[in-house]
Amino acid sequence: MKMIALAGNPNSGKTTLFNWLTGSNQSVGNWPGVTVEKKQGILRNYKQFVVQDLPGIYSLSPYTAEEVVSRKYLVEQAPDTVVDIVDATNIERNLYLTLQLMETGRPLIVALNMIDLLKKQQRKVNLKKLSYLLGVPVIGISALKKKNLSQLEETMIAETKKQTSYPFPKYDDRLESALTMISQQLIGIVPEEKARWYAIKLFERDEQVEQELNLAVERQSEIEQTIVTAEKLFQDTSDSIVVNARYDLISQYVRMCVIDENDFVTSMS
Ligand code: GDP
Ligand code: K
Ligand code: MG
Repeated sequence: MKMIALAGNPNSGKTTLFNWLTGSNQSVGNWPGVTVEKKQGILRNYKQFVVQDLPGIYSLSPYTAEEVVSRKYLVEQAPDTVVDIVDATNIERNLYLTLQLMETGRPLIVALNMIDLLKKQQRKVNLKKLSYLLGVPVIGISALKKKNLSQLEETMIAETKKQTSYPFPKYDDRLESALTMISQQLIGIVPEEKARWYAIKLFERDEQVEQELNLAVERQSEIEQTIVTAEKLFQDTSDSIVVNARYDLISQYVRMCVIDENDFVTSMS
């Protein structure tokens, strides 16, 4: 069996897509230890693929039960492919999760949903450019209007078979060098493809990951020194350095691939 996970912000259309993909082949329960709904199904058209509808989240930080469930699943169960349902009418906010999903190192597909609403917003998104910038496939869909869903499904199957690995989002050079130094401390401790995820989480001083890795004291203090040096350089706290780095990258991407026709009209007058 191959595992495909659907991730995205609340109300991005995950369940609507999940229902189309799985039809009545669904089972509903709870994630262990929490009252967060767990929905699994089998692809109607490809029975050897299991689809997991993850809880709606804005971030992979460890603050809500939904975030904890989702990140545990993504990192520990390592699904073959992650499909990120992005609400095209709220692209800036949604891409914040997209970058974090890429950081987990799992093969990702972006399903840009609600494209039926873009026209009303007088906005256009250049899907090819967005795909090029992110380095992952981007498929424009409308889960509600059932537009391009077969194309998305075919991409899901092809990508799951192919198991391509994609580049991680690349942030500010000074942040990158800190992350490289932390990754070097993790050689032999975490698998190579997860080093990026753990390096970022340690940089953010994520307590769950600190506990999970339980590193030797000397190693911890080497890492702490790297973090403190970066904080002095940026004059900011480490978690907010990462937040800002993600938003900087997103605003570059949005500038390059979203056209707001309202802006255009204004600038012509
Ligand atoms: P979830 O919270 O991510 O599971 O999102 P849902 O699937 O429950 O969808 C949230 C709302 O968005 C529902 O009212 C859906 O009918 C609506 N919706 C989902 N996909 C689309 C779409 O492509 N276009 C439009 N216009 N609405 C959509
Ligand atoms: K909902
Ligand atoms: Mg839902």
